[in-house]
Amino acid sequence: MQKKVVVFSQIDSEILQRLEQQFKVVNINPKLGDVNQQILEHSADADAMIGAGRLLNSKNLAYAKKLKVISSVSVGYDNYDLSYLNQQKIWLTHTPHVLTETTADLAFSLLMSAARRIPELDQWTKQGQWSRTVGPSQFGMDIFGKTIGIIGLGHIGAAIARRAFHGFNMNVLYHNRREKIEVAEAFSAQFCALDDLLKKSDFVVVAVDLNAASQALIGERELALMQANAVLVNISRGAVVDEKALIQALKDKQIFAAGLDVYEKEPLHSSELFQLNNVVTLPHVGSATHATRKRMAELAYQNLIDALSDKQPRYLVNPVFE
Ligand code: 8YV
Repeated sequence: MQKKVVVFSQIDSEILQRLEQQFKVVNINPKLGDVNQQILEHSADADAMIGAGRLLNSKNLAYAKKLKVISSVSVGYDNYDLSYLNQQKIWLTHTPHVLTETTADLAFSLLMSAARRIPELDQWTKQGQWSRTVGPSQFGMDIFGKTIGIIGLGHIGAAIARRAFHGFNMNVLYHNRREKIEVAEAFSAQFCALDDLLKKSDFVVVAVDLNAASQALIGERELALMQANAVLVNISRGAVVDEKALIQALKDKQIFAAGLDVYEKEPLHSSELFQLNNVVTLPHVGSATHATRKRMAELAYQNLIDALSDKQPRYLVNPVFE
């Protein structure tokens, strides 16, 4: 019998076509009503699921008794209830590495946009407010030669450090669960306690995975340790930063600015952040380039095919069910 694949978010059209040629494919479509209800119904007889950006857990997978694999088109897998998947013996796969450089590019774009106030000044110029040479009220912060503190020196964190060190002659500090001696050596990066990093950095970039230890890692106390001219960039997950505390710090000008790609709740339709001009807000686009999303989709497809052919997928999150 033909296997069934549930596609739970928009994916690359060529990959979708390839799936449709081999499997019975059902697309979850928010226009057709409640997404969790659709997932609950369609996963009941599904062999595989592929997509990103949806919370999958014991509630919406309650009937998924045949499900062999969930292939996530993402590197992060905080959207999935791993202990439930382990209990149900459902494989979870992800797409690391192929998005590292693109996401590091975006971290730097946010850092530069927030420091040099690019979106705000773009609006200002387009509104015809440029009547004479700009003054201090349009000035930003230097980047070249400054200190960057990277929280989480994984693949993406290291790619950010490389840009900072080689491209911008920055002094690199990092905080990580454990010291990363070799990576750090390549960029003369200095291992720091979190508080130290926050106090010493002109730019703080959050690049850590979301897990129990990193949840609300940056809150009111941590923001208060940052310098008044510092910029905070978050490209990891919204829940790593206490958004309410950040909004207050930005309102009070306790820090200079923030650049955000991720939020506690996504998609974000309305927020006090939208009223502030010292924050640059992007709609979770860390990996969103044509080429990178294609590579991620290819990898996710391969993971799914391997799993359905009873082969252990290359990028399996849970090789041993605990
Ligand atoms: C995802 C991401 O593609 O890979 C990740 O973990 O955050 C993004 O690159 C995005 O979450 C898809 O919605």
